[in-house]
Amino acid sequence: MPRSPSVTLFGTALLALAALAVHAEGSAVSVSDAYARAIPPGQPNSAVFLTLNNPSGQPRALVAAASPVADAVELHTHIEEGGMMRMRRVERIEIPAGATVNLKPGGLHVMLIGLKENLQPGGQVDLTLTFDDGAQTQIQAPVRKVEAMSIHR
Ligand SMILES: [Cu+2]
Repeated sequence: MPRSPSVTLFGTALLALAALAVHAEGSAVSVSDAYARAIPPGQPNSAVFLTLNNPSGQPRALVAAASPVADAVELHTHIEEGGMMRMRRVERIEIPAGATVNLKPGGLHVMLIGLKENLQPGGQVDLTLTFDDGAQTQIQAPVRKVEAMSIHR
C-alpha cells in the first residue's frame, strides 16, 4: 500500500475543508448545491445555479458575484413577457431570515457573460459571492449538463 501519497491527499483534503469553513464564517448565508451549466464550444454565456440558506434572524441579500472564467457576472431572474421567458438583471437576490432560496434553471441564476474558457462537464467554475453585509463566500461550482428544456420551464 502506498501510504504516504494517501496521507498527503488526506491532509490536502483537510486543508481544503478548513479553507471552506473559514470562508463560510464570512457570511451568515450558506451556499450549497452549486453547479454551472455546460455549454457547447463557442457560446459566450452560461449560468451558475445554487442554493442559499439564511439561518440567521436577519434578512440578507446576495448583491454581487465574480468569477475569473467570465468578463462579467450578473445576478439574473426570468420574467414572463408576452408568453416568452426573458432574462432580467436584478440588483440583489433577497434571502429572508430563516429562508432558503433556490437559484435554478428558468428562475434566478448567476449569469456568466463573455466566457474566457469552455465550460465542459467535469470542469469547475470558481465563484465569489458578495452579500449585503459585505461578507464574501468563495465556492467552486462543478460544470454539469443541464437539459435545455428545463431552462425555459
Ligand atoms: Cu441570465
